[in-house]
Amino acid sequence: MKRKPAGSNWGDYGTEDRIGRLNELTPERVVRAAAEIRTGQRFCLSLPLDYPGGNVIFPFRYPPERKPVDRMGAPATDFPLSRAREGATGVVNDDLVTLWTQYSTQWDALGHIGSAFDANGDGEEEVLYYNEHYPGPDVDGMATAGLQGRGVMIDLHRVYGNEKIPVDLAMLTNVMRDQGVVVEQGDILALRTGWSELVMEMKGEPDKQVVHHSCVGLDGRDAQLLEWITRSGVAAIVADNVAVEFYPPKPGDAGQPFLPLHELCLFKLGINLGEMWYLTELADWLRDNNRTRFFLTAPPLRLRGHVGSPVTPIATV
Ligand code: UVW
Repeated sequence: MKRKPAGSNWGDYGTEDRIGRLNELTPERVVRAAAEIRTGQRFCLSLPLDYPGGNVIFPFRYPPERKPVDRMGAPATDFPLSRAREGATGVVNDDLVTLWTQYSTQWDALGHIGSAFDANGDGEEEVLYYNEHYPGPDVDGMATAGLQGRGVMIDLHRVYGNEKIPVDLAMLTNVMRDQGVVVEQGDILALRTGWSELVMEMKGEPDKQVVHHSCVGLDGRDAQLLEWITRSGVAAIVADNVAVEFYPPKPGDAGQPFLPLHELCLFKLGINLGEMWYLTELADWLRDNNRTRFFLTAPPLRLRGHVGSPVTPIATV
């Protein structure tokens, strides 16, 4: 690569690297993360994957569609195994699913967002993804990396309730100071905004007004916040809102990215984003126990070629 985007870390983990900041989840840091396991209690950090429900969040994403597979010309629902061997007992169910990979609790792979950039210096911009890849890195690298590490919770909901406002660096660092949160290199940042909690309460029938007009997101137009993300060394960022960053994003000037925090994280720095996670009970438990850190296990599905994946993360405390 002759040129790299301003503010990017392309090449820092090697010219072929496809996992970006997940390289920071070193064995030593996983051991450090395991020190957060003190009671053995676990929290499921996923919504049911058919939530939010309907398609009022993004009109191009739908809940999973399930149906039974066809077995010997019949749907495999209570399918009698006597049809496989005469006289045999028992029945079997077997199903298939059409998944919109980013409909519910999910990881964004690095290949989710790219941009046009002239990396080879020939005077022409080409569409590229993290570390000059084309197509962009899929979730396979995340899956094989063994995604475990130390999560650090920042409870923005506790401060801002369900108000929909962009959170800039000053607001974020104030909350961190007040909640005693310290973020170190290789940590996985978890942001509770309260949005998924609203989704859970709506039980699969989301109110369009509420889901589009509630809860905070990071202000991707705050240059200082973006610099802090770069400096912090975080391995990944997850949130219980739609896009981690404030969405729809505040308008930018022509020539600026539509989703500035996505561009910084996915395209420039190789930081995966987790969206629509469910953090409520974990955040409450951490608050009640005067803690901010936890052990996190969150591999995506090993769906080769896919730029997003559902995930059922587990926090252990
Ligand atoms: C948005 O589209 C806002 O987010 P994502 O595609 O990462 O879900």
